[in-house]
Amino acid sequence: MTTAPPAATAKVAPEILREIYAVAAKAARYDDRFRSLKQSGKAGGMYYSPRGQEIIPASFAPLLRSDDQVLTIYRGVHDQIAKGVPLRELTAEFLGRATGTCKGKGGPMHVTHPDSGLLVTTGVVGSGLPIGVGVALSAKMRGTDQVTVVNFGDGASNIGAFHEALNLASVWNLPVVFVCQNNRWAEYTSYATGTSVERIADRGAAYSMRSLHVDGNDPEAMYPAAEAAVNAARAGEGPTLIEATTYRFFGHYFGDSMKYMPKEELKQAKDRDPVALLRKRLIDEGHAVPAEVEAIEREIDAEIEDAFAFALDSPQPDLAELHTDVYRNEAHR
Ligand SMILES: Cc1ncc(C[n+]2csc(CCOP(=O)(O)OP(=O)(O)O)c2C)c(N)n1
Repeated sequence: MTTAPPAATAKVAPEILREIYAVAAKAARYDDRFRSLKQSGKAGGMYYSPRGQEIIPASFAPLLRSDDQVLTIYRGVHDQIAKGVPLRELTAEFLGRATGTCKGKGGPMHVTHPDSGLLVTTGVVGSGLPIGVGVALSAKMRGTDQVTVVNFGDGASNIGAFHEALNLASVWNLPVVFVCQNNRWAEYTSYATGTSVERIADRGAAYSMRSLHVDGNDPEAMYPAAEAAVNAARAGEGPTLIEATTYRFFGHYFGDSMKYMPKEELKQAKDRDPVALLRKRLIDEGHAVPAEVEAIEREIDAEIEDAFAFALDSPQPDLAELHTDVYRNEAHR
C-alpha cells in the first residue's frame, strides 16, 4: 500500500536539523573537493557525483547505529559519509591507495567499511537490493534489532532484482528500508523515458509493502519518513519503500558533457540547493547563529583537507598484493 508521508504534526527538532546539516554539508563539501581534485588532473579513475542528493542519507544519520547496515551504489559518497566511513580511508580508496578501506582495490564502485556498517557499494544496477534482503534476513535470524538500509536510483527500480527483493522482503517481513533516491536520471535516460509509473512508491503496493513518496531534499519531509521506516524495521514491523525525490547536479560521471540535461531544469535544481536551503533555514528560524554554522563548516573543511593530504601521501598498493583479498585463500578451501 502507498501510504501518505507521516503527518507533519511535530516539526523536526532543531538539534536533529543541525545534525542533518552537519552531515549533508560534509558530503557536499567533500564532493566539491573531490571534483576539484579531478579537475586538476591529479586523480584517475571514475567518479560519480551525488551532489544535490545529500539530505536523504543525512536524514538517516541520526537514526542509525554503527551496527545497522547500509548498502549503496557507485554514486554513494554521500551515503558512505553519512554512515560514518572515515574520510581518510574513504579518500585513499577513491584514489586507489594502499591505505584505503579496501586497500585501494575497490575504488568508488566497491567501497566497504564494516566497522561503520557501510556494508557494500555496488556497480551492477539493482544488485544491492537482494543483497540487502539477505543482510536483513540474517539480522532477523540472529534475533538482533539491526536495520538494513538499501540505497539505489530510480533506474534500478526498473531492474528485475528490485521486484524480487521487494517481494521476498515483504513475504519474510524483514527489517529493511529500501531508499530510492529518485534523481530523475538513469545514466543519460530521463525518468519518463524509462519508467512506467509516475511514482516509484506506487510499485510497493504490488508487494503489499508500506511505501511512501517524499521530497528527499526537504529534511522536514525526509527525516520523519526515515524515522518511521527505521522504527518500524527495528520493531519487527517489516520493510518500507521510500521514494525520495531529488535531483542530480552533475552528469552521470565526472567528465560527462551533460548535453542531454535541460539547462533550465538544472538551473532550477541548483538554485534550490538543498544543503544551502537547510543552512538558510537553520539561521532564519533561529536554530543556529551564523557563527555556529561557520564553525561546523570550518571543522568539516579541516577534516576534508586532512583526508586528502593523507590519501595523496599514501602509497599505491604493492604489485605483489594484486591477488591478496581478491581470491579465497588456498588455506580456506
Ligand atoms: C545491470 C546493469 N545495467 C546497466 C548498467 C549501466 N549503468 C550504469 S549506471 C546506470 C544508470 C542507473 O541509474 P539509477 O539507478 O537511476 O542511478 P543513478 O546513477 O541515477 O544514481 C546504468 C544503466 C549497469 N551498471 N548495470
